[in-house]
Amino acid sequence: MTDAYEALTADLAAADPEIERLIEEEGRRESEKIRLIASENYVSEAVMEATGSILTNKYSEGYAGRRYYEGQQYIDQVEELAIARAKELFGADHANVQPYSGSPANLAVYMAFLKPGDTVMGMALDMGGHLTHGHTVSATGKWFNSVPYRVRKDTGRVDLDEVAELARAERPKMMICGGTAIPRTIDFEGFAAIAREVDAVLLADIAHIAGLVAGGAHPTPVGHADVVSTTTHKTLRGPRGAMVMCDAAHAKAIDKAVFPGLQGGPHNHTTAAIAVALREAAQESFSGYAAQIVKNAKALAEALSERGFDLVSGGTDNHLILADLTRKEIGGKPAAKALDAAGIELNFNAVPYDTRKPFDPSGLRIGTAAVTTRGMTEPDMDRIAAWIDRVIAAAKAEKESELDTIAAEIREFCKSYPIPGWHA
Ligand code: DSN
Repeated sequence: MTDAYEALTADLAAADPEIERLIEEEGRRESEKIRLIASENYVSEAVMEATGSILTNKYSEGYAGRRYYEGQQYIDQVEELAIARAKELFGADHANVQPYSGSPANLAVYMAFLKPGDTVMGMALDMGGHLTHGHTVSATGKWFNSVPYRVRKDTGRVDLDEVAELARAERPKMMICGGTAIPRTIDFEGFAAIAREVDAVLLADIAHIAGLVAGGAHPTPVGHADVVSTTTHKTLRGPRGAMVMCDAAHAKAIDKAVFPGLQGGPHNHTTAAIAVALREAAQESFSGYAAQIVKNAKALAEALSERGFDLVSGGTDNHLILADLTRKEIGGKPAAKALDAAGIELNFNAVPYDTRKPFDPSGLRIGTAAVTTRGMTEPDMDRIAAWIDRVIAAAKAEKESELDTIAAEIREFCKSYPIPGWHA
């Protein structure tokens, strides 16, 4: 155990050994597994230190210079730094760094521009969208009139002609592009042209790809979408939080919607950690990281295809792969559970036009942001694909001992790729 790690956890170990033990176990789990959940990552020690800082003690309703509590001499500076860095990194006129996470960030955008009952057009959840893009179980589907668009069955990709046709027929007040299971480049310019034609606000939800956008590995929505929302903890590699960015014309509406519209005091420790992550993402090395995420995803996609895995849209342009296991004759859920037992963590996921149920769908969602942070490269992706293939075969043959064998191999493999903030 390193001195730094011991120093960080000594008080916790003394005060609450149960929680300390669980954190210790989670650290071990994160270090011993190949983590391929497309929305997860490993943050730096600097981000962790800011997240665990004394800033958690402070209430700061309002915005810098206009707070409802005294004592904001330093908090204002923290938030202003985070805002300035977000604006600089993404080239946005305005940034609000207070949303607690992605769903509240998106709800703030609804609140800023829509009234209950207005029509919103986002990608259907089972096509790769997000709950807050108008899904029926979400407040956004219950309180707004949702007209979801789909991907094409034959290509697995969005067809902007179809989107335009639906938009002309439905005249949404807001359109949303982006989502949680989109393996291909999003045409922000194309979406913006449709939104302009039907006089809709365009929200680009870049939660998954924010790090790729920041690192130049995916085109930016800034300059095309009216509003951009993102979480900060996926490819962007910051703490769990979110931001909304927009042009100057929409700034007031967004700020009012976040506070006092939806939220109370911002989580200042998170704001500080977002600022740290944004500084990290502005370093030249981050562009290399973003490019490597995509290289790894392409290498993994190719290695899986070679082993007979069907990939939605045939491959990937970003950090994410969506595998359809129908031809492998195993459901996504039993496959994900077997993979987890064998040391490969990912999630089961619906594929477009899935014939199975959402809680037992046909697909696996796979992402390369976390393994890339650990320093893994293309040859490692081939090994990972081989392990995935062996696990699926073992799961089908109900060979549990093979899963144990693979888990041991993976534990050994992971030792060469230490994770930040964790002792060896
Ligand atoms: N839970 C996130 C994801 O996994 O993509 C979306 O909110």
